[in-house]
Amino acid sequence: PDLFQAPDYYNIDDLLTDEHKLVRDASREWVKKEVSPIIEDYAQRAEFPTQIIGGLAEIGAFGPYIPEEYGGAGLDQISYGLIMQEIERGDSGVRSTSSVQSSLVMYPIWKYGNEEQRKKYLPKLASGEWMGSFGLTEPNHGSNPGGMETKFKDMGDHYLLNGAKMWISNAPFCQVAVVWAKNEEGRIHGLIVERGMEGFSTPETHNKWSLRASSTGELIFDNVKVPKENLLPNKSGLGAPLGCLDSARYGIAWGAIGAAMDCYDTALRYSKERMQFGKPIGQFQLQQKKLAEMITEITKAQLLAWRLGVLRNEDRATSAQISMAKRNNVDMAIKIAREARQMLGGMGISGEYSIMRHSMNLESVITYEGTHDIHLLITGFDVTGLNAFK
Ligand code: TGC
Ligand code: FAD
Repeated sequence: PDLFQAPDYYNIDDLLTDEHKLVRDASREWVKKEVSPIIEDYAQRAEFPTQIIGGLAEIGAFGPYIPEEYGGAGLDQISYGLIMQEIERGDSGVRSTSSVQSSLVMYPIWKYGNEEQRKKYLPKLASGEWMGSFGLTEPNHGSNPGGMETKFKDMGDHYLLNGAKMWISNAPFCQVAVVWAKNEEGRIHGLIVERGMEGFSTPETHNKWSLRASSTGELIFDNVKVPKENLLPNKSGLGAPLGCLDSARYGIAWGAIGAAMDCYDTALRYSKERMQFGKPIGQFQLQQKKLAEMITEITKAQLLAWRLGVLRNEDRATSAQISMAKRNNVDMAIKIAREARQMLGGMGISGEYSIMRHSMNLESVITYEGTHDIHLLITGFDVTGLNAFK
């Protein structure tokens, strides 16, 4: 009964099935019990709480839509989105861990791997026994991953991998990394690199002011011998990693709503309790304007995410539609976090409340998985047919 009541101004719950609501409420309950009480402390210490890995697996956050025969939860895209929403209500960094594991590691193995690879990796990734990372971004190539320099050479009985990836979520503790690299002809392929392979190291990136409860690092390949059976055989070219990003970006479109809801809810409660000039601050028009605009934007974002989920369930969502939702919803959340922080006055900067942490986290979310501006250019390209990237 004391479960958090999410804003649902347009009765969007009516659009959800009983299964969607069950999945969402189970995730919500778990986040409330296992994430919210500890996450501020871990963020302050810049540490990922590894003890929550088992719980994330139990709520289906590792491979929500991967078929059950491979250990996934076998759920639809709306359930996947709702799980991301609830986790990000807790913390964007925790949602990152789940996004990477599901959409950037399990998804390519499921879609582009062969049956042996699926059987070897997916169940262990679904249970959290193994954690994965996704190496696309490089020191010299972020928005333009097609320019990547990491490369591999066919040595007859194995591949030799050289190069470096940076800004990689989960890198410092991953057992497996899905790494994108060019072959001798310059064609991009996915390789599964495992911890323990000689020449493979994962130094941690420190000094982050954002996503502090998520572990970020580099992937360094110094003449790593990768067995030939570790190449993902069923798709190559830049479209392969970009296909994984479609799935993760969709999850972020939902996740950002969770962070926004938490900020809105905190500000709403505070505005009814905090007295100034003899009145609750929520009685002042300027504060009501902020709250009214927040709930309006949250409601629009919910409808965008829900409709996109329906299109994805029907396998009809385009990459450009996903870009629009990722861009809009993250921008919505970062603006709400900023307004909500002001509504709490000085208390807004304190770790007593979650708002400042969400606000700082969202600075990464608006940059990773394609920056705010890159997604705008994807929409611009889609509606004009004219490519403004290059
Ligand atoms: P372009 O020539 O347009 O496309 C190359 C090939 O890819 C195809 N394609 C897609 N396929 C599937 N899904 C998509 N979203 C696709 N977008 C394009 C395209 O059809 C083409 O196929 P083909 O067969 O003709 O070769 O590529 P471009 O080099 O011009 O780049 C386009 C651009 C800029 C949109 C793209 O590179 C891009 O999205 N850049 C942003 C990079 C990015 O998002 N990086 C994310 C790294 S991972 C990450 O941030 C994880 S954070 C995780 C967490 O912690 O949550
Ligand atoms: P750049 O590409 O150098 O962009 C700098 C600025 O230039 C941006 O504002 C951008 O929008 C703008 N810009 C670039 N090109 C254009 C253009 N054509 N037109 C107009 N403006 C342009 N990557 C992974 O592969 N795996 C991960 O797990 C991962 N996790 C991450 C975790 C965190 C915490 C962070 C911060 C990043 C992570 N990333 C990861 C990397 C992320 O995807 C990149 O940071 C992002 O794609 C942007 O690349 P960049 O940082 O090199 O910026």
